Amino acid sequence: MQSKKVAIIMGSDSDLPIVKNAAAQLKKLDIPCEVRVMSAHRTPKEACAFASSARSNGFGVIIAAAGKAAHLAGVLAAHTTLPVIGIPIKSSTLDGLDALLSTVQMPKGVPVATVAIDGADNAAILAAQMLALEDEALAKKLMNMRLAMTAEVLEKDKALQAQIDQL
Ligand code: RP5
Repeated sequence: MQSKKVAIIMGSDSDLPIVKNAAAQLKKLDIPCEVRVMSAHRTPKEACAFASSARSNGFGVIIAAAGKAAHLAGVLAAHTTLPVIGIPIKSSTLDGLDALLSTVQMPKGVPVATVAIDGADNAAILAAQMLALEDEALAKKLMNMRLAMTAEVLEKDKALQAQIDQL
């Protein structure tokens, strides 16, 4: 079964160095995605129109990345009942704390699932886990990814023990 698409929306092209990691993760999992620049403040009409038609356009999850007074994820969430994942971007003198609070502190009724500051990889993995609720093949890929990560950490632990033994 073909996965639904993931939309990755960023507030500015200056967010791309972080946000491209989300696109790369989705690509690894063969999940189709559309990556766009849209701003809650600079292109509010386009952002609202995109979110309003996202479900009928075949999207299953929206990832929204923005920095500073980061209203993008919340505004998109206000215009769709698709799950919205927010990535607060560290793009200001406040080190991303401003974006974190703007993204995570949503009022009751309009949730945004917020990942860590600059947490693009986890945003993509969480989006994949949402799609995997109805996609067994994708769930298997995610499990394999998790097993590979575990094996990598066990290897690192083994290497560390060898180094400690040499002390
Ligand atoms: C936010 O303002 C963007 O998401 C970006 O993180 C920040 C700065 O944008 P630019 O001034 O670099 O376009 O809306």
